[in-house]
Amino acid sequence: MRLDRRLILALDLVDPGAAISVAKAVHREVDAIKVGWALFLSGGRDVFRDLARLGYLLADLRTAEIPNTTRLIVDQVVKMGASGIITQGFVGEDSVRAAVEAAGRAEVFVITEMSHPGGAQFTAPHAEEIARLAVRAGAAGIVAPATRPERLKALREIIGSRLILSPGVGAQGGNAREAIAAGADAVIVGRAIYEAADPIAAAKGVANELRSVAPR
Ligand code: NUP
Repeated sequence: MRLDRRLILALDLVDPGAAISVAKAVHREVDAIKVGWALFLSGGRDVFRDLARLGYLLADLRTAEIPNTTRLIVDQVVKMGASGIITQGFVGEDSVRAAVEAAGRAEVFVITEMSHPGGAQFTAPHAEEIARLAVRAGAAGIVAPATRPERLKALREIIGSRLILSPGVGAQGGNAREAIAAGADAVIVGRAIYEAADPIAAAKGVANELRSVAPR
């Protein structure tokens, strides 16, 4: 993933027409567009294929599955044009390895610790182990919480030069600058951009905010 702006749009709109029009307006202001289950269930493969034509499509179609089912799902996701895939780490090394193998040239990002308050309950106590697992399995990077920037520092020490993508900015209370300063390579931002009166201005605003933060 090429990170010029250090910003990924989470496009969680469920109206496929609205999703495509926000994506067309904003895609030049972000490094990737992340899509998930809600939009897939409303718009199906066609909307994902259309979005993949705009640039780097990061598919967040996480399942917590056994290796064989993971492989079958990741195959389908790659066929829709995803350049990157997010997968759960707590399912264990065999399932994460299956995702990396099935992804082929697509990059795999492993969720270590989730950004919502419940993420502190079960994922946080195991995040370091999951980060080590992600490295062993050959993942391109991890997903870790902008809502707990101090955790990004700890996880960075484990993953070395692999990427940290960090959700939880804006609607979940995290701050983009703090997340990048703590070691994230990019922030993932959804509602603060697509629910803004002017999504282009909102995306530019976050990217501008990050411009003065030194890259790691
Ligand atoms: O730990 C995670 N937290 C999180 O918010 C892992 C995720 N993949 N996400 C996703 O990031 C979430 O599903 C949503 O698509 C996006 C954050 O959106 P928002 O809170 O900025 O609207």
